[in-house]
Amino acid sequence: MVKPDGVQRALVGEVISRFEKRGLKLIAVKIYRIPTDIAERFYGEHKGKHFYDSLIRYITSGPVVCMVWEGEEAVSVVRAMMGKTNPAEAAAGTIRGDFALHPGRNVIHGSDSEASAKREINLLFNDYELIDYKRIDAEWLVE
Ligand code: IDP
Ligand code: MG
Repeated sequence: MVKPDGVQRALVGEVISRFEKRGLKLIAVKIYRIPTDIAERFYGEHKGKHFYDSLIRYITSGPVVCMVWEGEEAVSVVRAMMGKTNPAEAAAGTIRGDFALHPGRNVIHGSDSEASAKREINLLFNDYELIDYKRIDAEWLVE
């Protein structure tokens, strides 16, 4: 998910382009203004932490772009391409390492496991919004 700062800073195309070129397949995408109740469920694991209230304000402060990317080891591949939560510590070449400075404005969210991906996709998408198709370059991406 490109967070509100990423949308306002016109980084949506850059983020999509990186995942696309890596070989991941985009199977769902939408711009969405997350309602507070969905944001609270989305970030439920962080309730009670010192940054929770500001995190909910941040993620509901403007539209986000939600995406579902499919591919080999998609969760760990995307997490590696995102970089560390604190962009000041994120490696150059990662999205956070190239485009962000502060954890409260770190441009992108990515699921941290298959189980959380399923949960988050269910919160943000209807089943009919996930599109099954084959990329024309599929056989050039996977042996
Ligand atoms: P992740 O996004 O890399 O999975 P999490 O630990 O799940 O990181 O935290 C969720 C989000 O909460 C982060 O992406 C960041 O926006 C925010 N966050 C986490 N830790 C801090 C902090 O120490 N200060 C401010 N915001 C934070
Ligand atoms: Mg997380």
